[in-house]
Amino acid sequence: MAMELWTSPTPNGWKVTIMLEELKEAGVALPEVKLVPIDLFQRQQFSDAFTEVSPNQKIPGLRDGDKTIMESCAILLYLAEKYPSPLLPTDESRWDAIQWLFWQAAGVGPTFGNKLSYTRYMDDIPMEQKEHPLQRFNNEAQRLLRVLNRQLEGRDYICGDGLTIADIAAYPWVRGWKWSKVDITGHANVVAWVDRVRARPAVERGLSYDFAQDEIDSWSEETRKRYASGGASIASNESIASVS
Ligand SMILES: N[C@@H](CCC(=O)N[C@@H](CS)C(=O)NCC(=O)O)C(=O)O
Repeated sequence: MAMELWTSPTPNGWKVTIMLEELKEAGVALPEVKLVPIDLFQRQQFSDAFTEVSPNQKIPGLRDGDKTIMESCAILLYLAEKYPSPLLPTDESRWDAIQWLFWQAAGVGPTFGNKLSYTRYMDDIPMEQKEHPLQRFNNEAQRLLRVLNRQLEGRDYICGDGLTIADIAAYPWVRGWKWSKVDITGHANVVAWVDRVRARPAVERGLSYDFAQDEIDSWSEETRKRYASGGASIASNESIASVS
Protein backbone atom coordinates (compact mmCIF):
# COMPACT_ATOMS: atom_id res chain seq x y z
CA MET A 1 0.00 0.00 0.00
CA ALA A 2 1.32 3.47 -0.88
CA MET A 3 2.39 5.82 1.88
CA GLU A 4 0.31 9.01 1.96
CA LEU A 5 1.85 12.40 2.63
CA TRP A 6 -0.75 15.02 3.52
CA THR A 7 0.99 18.33 3.09
CA SER A 8 1.30 21.85 1.65
CA PRO A 9 4.15 23.87 0.19
CA THR A 10 5.31 25.52 3.44
CA PRO A 11 8.49 25.17 5.53
CA ASN A 12 7.16 22.29 7.64
CA GLY A 13 5.86 20.56 4.52
CA TRP A 14 9.14 21.00 2.62
CA LYS A 15 11.04 19.18 5.38
CA VAL A 16 9.31 15.94 4.44
CA THR A 17 9.37 16.34 0.66
CA ILE A 18 13.11 17.12 0.82
CA MET A 19 13.57 14.06 3.06
CA LEU A 20 11.82 11.78 0.56
CA GLU A 21 14.01 13.07 -2.27
CA GLU A 22 17.22 12.85 -0.21
CA LEU A 23 16.37 9.23 0.70
CA LYS A 24 15.99 8.43 -3.00
CA GLU A 25 19.28 10.22 -3.68
CA ALA A 26 20.91 8.05 -1.00
CA GLY A 27 19.80 4.97 -2.93
CA VAL A 28 16.84 3.97 -0.79
CA ALA A 29 14.09 2.15 -2.71
CA LEU A 30 11.08 3.98 -1.34
CA PRO A 31 7.58 2.64 -1.89
CA GLU A 32 5.18 4.83 -3.82
CA VAL A 33 4.26 7.96 -1.88
CA LYS A 34 0.86 9.44 -2.65
CA LEU A 35 0.71 13.20 -2.17
CA VAL A 36 -2.51 14.46 -0.61
CA PRO A 37 -2.44 18.28 -0.97
CA ILE A 38 -3.98 20.19 1.92
CA ASP A 39 -5.11 23.69 1.00
CA LEU A 40 -4.52 25.69 4.17
CA PHE A 41 -6.09 28.78 2.62
CA GLN A 42 -9.31 26.76 2.27
CA ARG A 43 -8.88 25.58 5.89
CA GLN A 44 -8.68 21.92 4.86
CA GLN A 45 -6.44 21.32 7.88
CA PHE A 46 -9.62 21.29 9.95
CA SER A 47 -11.35 18.56 7.94
CA ASP A 48 -12.25 15.30 9.65
CA ALA A 49 -10.16 13.30 7.18
CA PHE A 50 -7.02 15.32 7.87
CA THR A 51 -7.63 15.43 11.63
CA GLU A 52 -7.46 11.63 11.60
CA VAL A 53 -3.94 11.83 10.16
CA SER A 54 -2.84 14.87 12.17
CA PRO A 55 -4.87 15.40 15.37
CA ASN A 56 -2.97 18.70 15.82
CA GLN A 57 -4.60 19.91 12.57
CA LYS A 58 -1.34 21.15 11.11
CA ILE A 59 0.57 19.84 8.11
CA PRO A 60 2.45 17.65 7.45
CA GLY A 61 0.88 14.30 8.27
CA LEU A 62 1.93 10.85 7.10
CA ARG A 63 -0.10 7.67 6.79
CA ASP A 64 1.83 4.44 6.40
CA GLY A 65 -0.52 1.44 6.51
CA ASP A 66 -2.24 1.57 9.90
CA LYS A 67 0.22 4.09 11.30
CA THR A 68 -0.40 7.84 11.19
CA ILE A 69 2.26 10.35 12.18
CA MET A 70 2.03 14.09 12.74
CA GLU A 71 4.81 16.61 13.48
CA SER A 72 7.36 17.17 10.74
CA CYS A 73 10.38 16.20 12.83
CA ALA A 74 8.71 13.00 14.07
CA ILE A 75 8.04 12.16 10.41
CA LEU A 76 11.71 12.78 9.57
CA LEU A 77 12.76 10.42 12.37
CA TYR A 78 10.18 7.82 11.33
CA LEU A 79 11.39 7.81 7.72
CA ALA A 80 15.05 7.88 8.75
CA GLU A 81 14.60 4.86 11.02
CA LYS A 82 12.46 2.92 8.59
CA TYR A 83 14.79 3.58 5.66
CA PRO A 84 18.36 3.65 7.02
CA SER A 85 20.77 6.03 5.29
CA PRO A 86 23.52 8.51 6.27
CA LEU A 87 20.75 11.05 6.92
CA LEU A 88 20.56 9.50 10.41
CA PRO A 89 23.81 7.73 11.33
CA THR A 90 23.53 4.50 13.30
CA ASP A 91 26.57 5.06 15.53
CA GLU A 92 26.87 7.44 18.49
CA SER A 93 26.79 10.44 16.15
CA ARG A 94 23.06 9.85 15.62
CA TRP A 95 22.60 11.85 18.82
CA ASP A 96 24.18 14.88 17.17
CA ALA A 97 21.50 14.73 14.48
CA ILE A 98 18.72 14.09 17.01
CA GLN A 99 19.66 16.94 19.33
CA TRP A 100 19.83 19.43 16.45
CA LEU A 101 16.54 18.07 15.14
CA PHE A 102 14.92 18.86 18.49
CA TRP A 103 16.68 22.24 18.52
CA GLN A 104 14.90 23.02 15.26
CA ALA A 105 11.52 21.73 16.45
CA ALA A 106 11.62 23.57 19.77
CA GLY A 107 13.45 26.74 18.72
CA VAL A 108 13.83 27.57 15.04
CA GLY A 109 10.35 26.50 13.86
CA PRO A 110 8.28 28.32 16.50
CA THR A 111 10.52 31.40 16.52
CA PHE A 112 10.82 31.90 12.77
CA GLY A 113 7.15 30.96 12.36
CA ASN A 114 6.00 33.55 14.86
CA LYS A 115 8.31 36.22 13.41
CA LEU A 116 6.87 35.45 9.98
CA SER A 117 3.29 35.71 11.19
CA TYR A 118 3.76 39.09 12.84
CA THR A 119 5.75 40.36 9.84
CA ARG A 120 3.46 39.24 7.02
CA TYR A 121 0.11 37.96 8.19
CA MET A 122 -1.22 40.43 10.75
CA ASP A 123 -1.75 43.60 8.79
CA ASP A 124 -5.01 44.28 10.60
CA ILE A 125 -3.24 44.53 13.98
CA PRO A 126 -1.92 48.01 14.89
CA MET A 127 1.88 48.32 14.95
CA GLU A 128 2.02 49.28 18.63
CA GLN A 129 0.51 45.89 19.49
CA LYS A 130 2.98 44.04 17.26
CA GLU A 131 6.15 45.81 18.30
CA HIS A 132 6.93 43.67 21.32
CA PRO A 133 6.41 40.23 19.67
CA LEU A 134 8.22 41.39 16.52
CA GLN A 135 11.24 42.44 18.55
CA ARG A 136 11.14 39.41 20.83
CA PHE A 137 10.94 36.85 18.00
CA ASN A 138 13.49 38.70 15.91
CA ASN A 139 15.97 38.79 18.81
CA GLU A 140 15.48 35.10 19.47
CA ALA A 141 15.81 34.29 15.75
CA GLN A 142 19.09 36.21 15.67
CA ARG A 143 20.31 34.33 18.75
CA LEU A 144 19.45 31.01 17.09
CA LEU A 145 21.30 32.11 13.96
CA ARG A 146 24.39 32.88 16.06
CA VAL A 147 24.17 29.37 17.52
CA LEU A 148 23.82 27.86 14.04
CA ASN A 149 26.64 29.98 12.67
CA ARG A 150 28.96 28.79 15.45
CA GLN A 151 27.96 25.16 14.89
CA LEU A 152 28.69 25.49 11.15
CA GLU A 153 32.20 26.84 11.75
CA GLY A 154 34.52 24.35 10.00
CA ARG A 155 31.56 22.12 9.04
CA ASP A 156 29.70 21.87 5.74
CA TYR A 157 26.54 20.67 7.46
CA ILE A 158 25.16 20.93 11.00
CA CYS A 159 26.62 17.61 12.15
CA GLY A 160 29.76 17.51 10.04
CA ASP A 161 30.61 16.60 6.45
CA GLY A 162 27.28 15.09 5.43
CA LEU A 163 23.67 16.28 5.31
CA THR A 164 21.44 14.82 8.05
CA ILE A 165 17.85 15.19 9.16
CA ALA A 166 19.03 18.14 11.29
CA ASP A 167 19.82 20.16 8.14
CA ILE A 168 16.61 19.01 6.47
CA ALA A 169 14.59 20.31 9.44
CA ALA A 170 16.32 23.68 9.78
CA TYR A 171 16.87 24.62 6.15
CA PRO A 172 13.27 25.36 5.02
CA TRP A 173 12.81 27.93 7.80
CA VAL A 174 16.17 29.63 7.36
CA ARG A 175 15.92 29.78 3.56
CA GLY A 176 12.73 31.82 3.89
CA TRP A 177 14.52 34.66 5.66
CA LYS A 178 13.51 37.31 3.13
CA TRP A 179 9.85 36.46 3.64
CA SER A 180 10.10 36.33 7.45
CA LYS A 181 12.49 39.33 7.41
CA VAL A 182 14.99 37.59 9.67
CA ASP A 183 18.27 38.93 8.35
CA ILE A 184 20.82 36.12 7.95
CA THR A 185 23.42 38.19 6.11
CA GLY A 186 25.51 38.85 9.23
CA HIS A 187 26.07 35.10 9.68
CA ALA A 188 28.51 34.06 6.96
CA ASN A 189 28.53 30.33 7.74
CA VAL A 190 24.73 30.25 7.66
CA VAL A 191 24.62 32.05 4.29
CA ALA A 192 27.13 29.56 2.82
CA TRP A 193 25.17 26.62 4.28
CA VAL A 194 21.88 27.87 2.80
CA ASP A 195 23.55 28.02 -0.64
CA ARG A 196 25.17 24.60 -0.13
CA VAL A 197 21.90 22.90 0.82
CA ARG A 198 19.98 24.66 -1.95
CA ALA A 199 22.48 23.38 -4.55
CA ARG A 200 21.58 19.73 -3.83
CA PRO A 201 19.44 18.23 -6.61
CA ALA A 202 17.21 16.39 -4.11
CA VAL A 203 16.49 19.66 -2.30
CA GLU A 204 15.50 21.28 -5.58
CA ARG A 205 13.12 18.39 -6.24
CA GLY A 206 11.76 18.44 -2.69
CA LEU A 207 10.94 22.13 -2.96
CA SER A 208 9.05 21.59 -6.21
CA TYR A 209 6.27 19.30 -4.93
CA ASP A 210 2.97 20.93 -5.79
CA PHE A 211 4.77 24.24 -6.40
CA ALA A 212 5.83 26.09 -9.56
CA GLN A 213 9.48 25.19 -10.23
CA ASP A 214 10.33 28.68 -11.46
CA GLU A 215 9.04 30.18 -8.19
CA ILE A 216 11.13 28.10 -5.80
CA ASP A 217 13.59 30.90 -5.07
CA SER A 218 11.60 33.95 -5.94
CA TRP A 219 7.83 34.09 -5.67
CA SER A 220 5.80 35.92 -8.26
CA GLU A 221 3.86 38.97 -7.11
CA GLU A 222 0.69 36.89 -7.34
CA THR A 223 2.07 34.13 -5.05
CA ARG A 224 3.31 36.70 -2.54
CA LYS A 225 -0.15 38.27 -2.45
CA ARG A 226 -1.81 34.87 -2.06
CA TYR A 227 0.41 33.91 0.88
CA ALA A 228 0.14 37.36 2.45
CA SER A 229 -3.64 37.42 2.26
CA GLY A 230 -4.18 33.79 3.27
CA GLY A 231 -1.28 33.51 5.69
CA ALA A 232 -3.47 33.92 8.72
CA SER A 233 -4.92 30.47 7.95
CA ILE A 234 -1.42 29.01 7.83
CA ALA A 235 -0.80 30.23 11.35
CA SER A 236 -4.34 30.19 12.61
CA ASN A 237 -5.62 30.00 16.13
CA GLU A 238 -8.72 28.13 15.11
CA SER A 239 -10.06 26.39 18.17
CA ILE A 240 -10.14 22.61 18.18
CA ALA A 241 -13.70 22.93 19.47
CA SER A 242 -14.78 24.49 16.19
CA VAL A 243 -14.18 21.30 14.22
CA SER A 244 -17.51 20.18 12.85
N1 LIG B 1 5.28 21.61 14.91
C1 LIG B 1 4.55 21.35 13.70
C2 LIG B 1 4.15 22.65 13.08
C3 LIG B 1 3.31 22.43 11.85
C4 LIG B 1 2.73 23.74 11.32
O1 LIG B 1 2.73 24.77 11.99
N2 LIG B 1 2.21 23.66 10.09
C5 LIG B 1 1.58 24.83 9.50
C6 LIG B 1 2.09 25.05 8.09
S1 LIG B 1 3.85 25.34 8.05
C7 LIG B 1 0.08 24.60 9.44
O2 LIG B 1 -0.38 23.51 9.14
N3 LIG B 1 -0.71 25.65 9.73
C8 LIG B 1 -2.14 25.59 9.66
C9 LIG B 1 -2.82 26.17 10.87
O3 LIG B 1 -2.12 26.66 11.76
O4 LIG B 1 -4.04 26.14 10.91
C10 LIG B 1 5.43 20.53 12.75
O5 LIG B 1 6.64 20.69 12.79
O6 LIG B 1 4.88 19.71 12.00
